[in-house]
Amino acid sequence: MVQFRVKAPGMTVASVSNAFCVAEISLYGGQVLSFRPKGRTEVLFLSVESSFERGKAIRGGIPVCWPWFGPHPENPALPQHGLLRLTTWILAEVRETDDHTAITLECLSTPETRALWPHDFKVSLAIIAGKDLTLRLTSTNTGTAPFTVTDALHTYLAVADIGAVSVSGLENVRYTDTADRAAEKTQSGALRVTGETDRVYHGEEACILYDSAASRTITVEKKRFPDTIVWNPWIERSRALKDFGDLDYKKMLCIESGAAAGHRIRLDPSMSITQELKIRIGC
Ligand code: TA6
Repeated sequence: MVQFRVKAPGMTVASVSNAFCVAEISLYGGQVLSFRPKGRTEVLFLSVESSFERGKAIRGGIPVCWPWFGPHPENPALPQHGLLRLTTWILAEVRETDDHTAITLECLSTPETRALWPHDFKVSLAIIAGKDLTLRLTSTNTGTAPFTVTDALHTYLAVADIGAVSVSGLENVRYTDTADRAAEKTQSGALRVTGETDRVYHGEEACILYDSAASRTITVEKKRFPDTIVWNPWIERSRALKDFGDLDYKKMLCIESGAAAGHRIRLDPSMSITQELKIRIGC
């Protein structure tokens, strides 16, 4: 079943309920806010301090960073993480099957987006919610000139206690340590978070988050996302974020699927790319 309600002025949210899960998706931002498999606890972190105001990003769930990840490479006045998480998407399709609910949202270039990023595009996001959660992000160049993008599905995973979390799958992978002067490093052993963590791992590997305080694993698999970005703001940055509780860093870890600066995607006119994220829960 899919129901629509207004969560805040100009903010429609789709609530999905089927035999396998419940989920919530905001048309503003094209953002999955919640995913809870039947009989399990919430998989995604959503800040209770998040604003639901147009022009501001929703803090949590799975923000869509497009057509750039991070700060704009030339113009710092442009929004961090691109335009689409600040845009209301169009509902293109709702399809319910025996084992999932699929909702497809679309975002097309407009005079407003062209004023900030001078290209024509169509981006669609297929969200398939069942016992797993799959997102398929399709980017199409609908214009007459090539363009390049960086992007990410900026997934906020909910954890019971960050101090009892480890992430496998990144062993021996090279990463750029954004929190340490962008130094180039190599992951040794499983990743554990003991301070501000902001790393771009250069690889397609799947990751498994072990949330031992909740006795569960969350597996993040991806296709055509050449980077994995891991972020926890820790104490000082949590205090500095207005839409994030001072202690929220204990309850979340971002494992983001992206194509960051080192892996820009070029799309010639009429070209498309489909990138995929799958989140699976284990015990
Ligand atoms: O997770 C990567 C990152 O770029 C971090 O550096 C941090 O800025 C985070 O995204 C959140 O960004 P936001 O613009 O949503 O506050």
